[in-house]
Amino acid sequence: MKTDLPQSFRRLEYRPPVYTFDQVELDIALDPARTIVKSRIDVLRGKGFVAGTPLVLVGQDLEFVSLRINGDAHRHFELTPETLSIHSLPNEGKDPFVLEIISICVPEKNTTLMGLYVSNGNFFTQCEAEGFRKITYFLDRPDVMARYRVTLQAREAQCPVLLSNGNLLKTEKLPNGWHSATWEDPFPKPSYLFALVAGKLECIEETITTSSGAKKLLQIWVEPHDLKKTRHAMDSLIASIHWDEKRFGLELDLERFMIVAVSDFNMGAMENKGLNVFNTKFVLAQPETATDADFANIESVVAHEYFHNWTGNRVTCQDWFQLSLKEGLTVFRDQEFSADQMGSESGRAVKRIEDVRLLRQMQFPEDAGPMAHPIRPDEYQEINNFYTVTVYEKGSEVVRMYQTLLGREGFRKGMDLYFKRHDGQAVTCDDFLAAMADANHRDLTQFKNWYSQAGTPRVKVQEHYDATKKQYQLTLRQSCAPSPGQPDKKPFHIPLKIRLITSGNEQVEKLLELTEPEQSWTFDNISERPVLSINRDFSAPIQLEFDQSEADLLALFSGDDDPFSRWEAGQKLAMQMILGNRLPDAKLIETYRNLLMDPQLDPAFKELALTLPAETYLYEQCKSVDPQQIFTARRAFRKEIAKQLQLEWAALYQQNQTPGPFKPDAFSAGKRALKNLALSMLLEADPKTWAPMAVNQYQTADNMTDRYAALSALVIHGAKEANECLADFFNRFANDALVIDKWFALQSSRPPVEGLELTLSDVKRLREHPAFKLNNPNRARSVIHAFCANNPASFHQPDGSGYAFWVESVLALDAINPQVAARLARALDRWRLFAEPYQSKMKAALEQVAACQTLSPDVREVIGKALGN
Ligand code: B3K
Ligand code: ZN
Repeated sequence: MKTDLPQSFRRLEYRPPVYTFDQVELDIALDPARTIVKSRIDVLRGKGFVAGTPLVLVGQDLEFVSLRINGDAHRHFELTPETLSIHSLPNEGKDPFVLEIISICVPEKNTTLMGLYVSNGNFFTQCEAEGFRKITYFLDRPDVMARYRVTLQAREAQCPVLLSNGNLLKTEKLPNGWHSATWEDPFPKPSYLFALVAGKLECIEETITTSSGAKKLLQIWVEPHDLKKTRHAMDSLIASIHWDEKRFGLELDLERFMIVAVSDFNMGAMENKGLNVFNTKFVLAQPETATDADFANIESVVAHEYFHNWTGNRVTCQDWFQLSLKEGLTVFRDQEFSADQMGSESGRAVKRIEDVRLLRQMQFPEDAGPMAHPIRPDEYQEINNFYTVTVYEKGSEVVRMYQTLLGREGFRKGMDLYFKRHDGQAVTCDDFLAAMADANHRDLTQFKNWYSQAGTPRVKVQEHYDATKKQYQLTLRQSCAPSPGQPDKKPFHIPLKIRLITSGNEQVEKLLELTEPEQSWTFDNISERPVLSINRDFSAPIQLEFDQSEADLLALFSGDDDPFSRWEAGQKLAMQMILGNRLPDAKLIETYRNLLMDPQLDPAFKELALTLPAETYLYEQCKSVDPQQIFTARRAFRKEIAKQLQLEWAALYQQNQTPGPFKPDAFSAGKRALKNLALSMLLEADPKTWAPMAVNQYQTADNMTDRYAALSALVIHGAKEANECLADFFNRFANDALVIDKWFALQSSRPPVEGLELTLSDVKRLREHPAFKLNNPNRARSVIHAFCANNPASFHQPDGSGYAFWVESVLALDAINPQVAARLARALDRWRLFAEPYQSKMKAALEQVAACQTLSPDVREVIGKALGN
C-alpha cells in the first residue's frame, strides 16, 4: 500500500472540540535566534468531550521544553513532529485544569512567513490559517475561542515597540536592557486572530468618536521613513469605521485599533483582532509613488480588514470549510463600501464593472479547471490553497444575490439577526443562510446549491416575439458542467434582472427568479420586438449563452441604461470579433466614437468600455486555445481601434488632463485613466509620432499614475525611448521597494511587440538583477508571477521554454515559501484547454514538478489536482 498519499481533510468529518480553552496567557521573550514562549492555559471540556480522551495539541517547527499540569511537571505525553498528545489528565479531563508549556522557535530562520518571523529586523506574526502552531503547541482551530493576555519581552534597543491584540495593560523596564509590555484582548478569539509585532516602528495616530460617543485611538505603524505615506490609509480607516456604523449599525468595539505595515508578507493583509498586519503595498501611498489603482486598493483592503472585525472576528468560522462565511461576506462589504465612496451612480457602476471583470478573468477559469471547488469546499489537503477567487469573489457574488433577492432592507434584517444569534460564536455558512431566510420569512433551501456546487452555471436564452399578439416570450435553460467530484448538478436559484427595451412607453423591468432547469415567461402588450437586456448589473455570477444579434448588441452598447449591461454588450461584440479573427467593423468603430465623445458619460466608464476583454477570459470561450493566435487577433483589433480613432484619442488626451495638485478622488482618477488609455492607443497607432509626448509626460508628471502610464506606454509599444526612461525610473526610485516592484513587473509582463519579443533571457536577467530577492514575496511576484501569470503571450512559447522557467521557479520558491510557490503552481491549471504543442509541454512540466520528492503539501496538492491524481 502507498503510504505517502497526501492527507485530505473533509467537511463532513468535522467534530466539535473535545477540549476547549478559556483564558490563555502567553509570555514571549523575543529573540531572532531563540524565542522562548511560555503558555499558561485554562483547559475546559469541549462540546465533543469524552472522558479519558487525550488532549492533542498541534505544533510545528517547535523545540519542546517542558509541560506542567496544575503546577506539576507532567510526564505522560507523546511528541511527534506535528503533535503533542497529553494523557493521564486530572480526573481524565473532567475538571478544568491549568496547562503550562514552554517551547522555543527560531523567527530568523522562518522564511515561510507563517507563525513568528523577522522582516527588516522587526518581528511579525501571521497565524491564519494554521500559523499559530508555529508559535506554541495549541488547539489551533477556529472553533476554540479564548481570551488572551500576552506579555512581550525584548531588548529595548532592538525592539522599542511591542504590540499585541487588544488593550495595553502595562509596560515595564527589565534588567540587562530588556523591557516588556502586557496586552489584554477582552474578546474571546480563535488562535488565527492572534498577532504580535515588535521592533523599530513609528506611528501616526488619530482619536475619533464613534456612534455611541466612545473615543477610540487609531494608529498606523510603519518603519520611520514611511511615516509620510500613511495619511491615505488612515483616512480610509476612518471612512470605513463610519460606513460600517451607517450601513450596518456596527461599531468599533475596542478602545484601540492598530494597523502595521510589513514588507515581507504572503498576501494583502490580515485582520488580527485590533492589530491588523498589512503588506506595505496596501498601506503606503503618496501621489509621487502610488498610482490611482494603488490608492483605490489601499482604501478597499483597509476597509476589508476593518470590516472583518464583525464579519470574521466577532462572528467567526466553525472550521476552515466555512471560510467564505467571513471572506465572501467581507468582500461584499468592501465592494459596497468602495462603490459608495465613488460619490456618484456612474461611479458605483464603474466599481461594479471592475469587480465583475476580475471575477470573470480569474474566477471563471478557476471554476472550470482542476482546482474548481464550491465556495464552501468539501475537501482540502492544504487550507492555504483555498484562499481563492472562488471563496472570495464568487463568495461575494453569492452574498450579493441575497441582497438582490431580499432587497437592501431585507438583507440588513438578515445581517442584524445573524449578529443577534451568533455574536461571539464560531458558525457555518448554513447559519448565515438561516438568518437571511428567517429574518425575511423566505424559503432559501434551493439557494444552498450555491454553497455546495462548483462550476459557473450557464443560462441559455431563447426569445420569441409575436407581433400580432404583441407578446414576447422568454425561455431560460440552466445547466452547469461537471466539476471534480461533482458529475451532476442540481438547478441553482438564479436572480436575473432584465429589461425589455423598446421605443414605446412600456417599461418592462423585472427580477426573474430562475429555479427550474427550464422556465418561460410571457410578457403582454409589448408594442414592438424588444431588445433584451439581461443579467443587468451582473445580478448572478453565470455565463449567458445568448445568440444576440450584432445589431441588438450595438443597440445595447449605444444606450442601455444599465451601465454594466452596456459595457457587457461592448465586451461581447469585441470578443466575438476577436475570436472570429475579425477587425472592428465600421458600425462598431462609430459606436466607440460616439461613446468616447459623449459629454454625459463618465471618463472612467469610457476607459472600461474601450478596454478589451483579457486574453485569459478569451481563452475560456475556446475549445482549444492557441495563445499566440489569440494574442495576435486581440492586438490587431486594438491597433485598428487605435488607428481609426486617432483624432479622438488625441482630443481625449488633451481634454482629460487634470491640472493642479494631485487628487486621488474617483472622478480625477477616471480622467487620468482615460487620458492614459488615449496615450497608449496613440502609441499603438503610431509609436514614432507619439512617443515624444509620452516621454514628456513621463518627465513632467507630478504623480505615479501619469509617470507609470507613460513609461508603460513606451515599454509596451516598443518605443526606442523606453530603455532610457526605464533606467531613469530605476534611479529615481531605487530606495522605494514598492516602486521598484513596479519597475520589475512592467518589464516582466511586457507583451511581445513585433521584432521585440520578451525573451526568457530578458526575464532571467531580471531575476539576476542585484535588486531581485526571491524571498521577498512582492519582489518574487513582480518578476516570476508577472511573467508566468500576467504575460500569456510571452509565457506560452511553442518550444515550452516558458514552462521550463516555471518549473525552475516553482521548485526554487517552494524551498523557501510554499504559499508563494503554490500560487505560482496554479499558472498551469488550464493546461487541458490548450492546443498542441502547448498542452503536452505543459503536462510534461507539471510532471517534472510532481517528480520532486520534497514538495510542500501546498504545491503537491495543486500539481496533483492539475494532473488529475
Ligand atoms: N484573512 C486573511 C487571509 C489569510 C490568508 C492565509 N493564507 C486576509 C483577508 O482575507 O482579509
Ligand atoms: Zn478577508
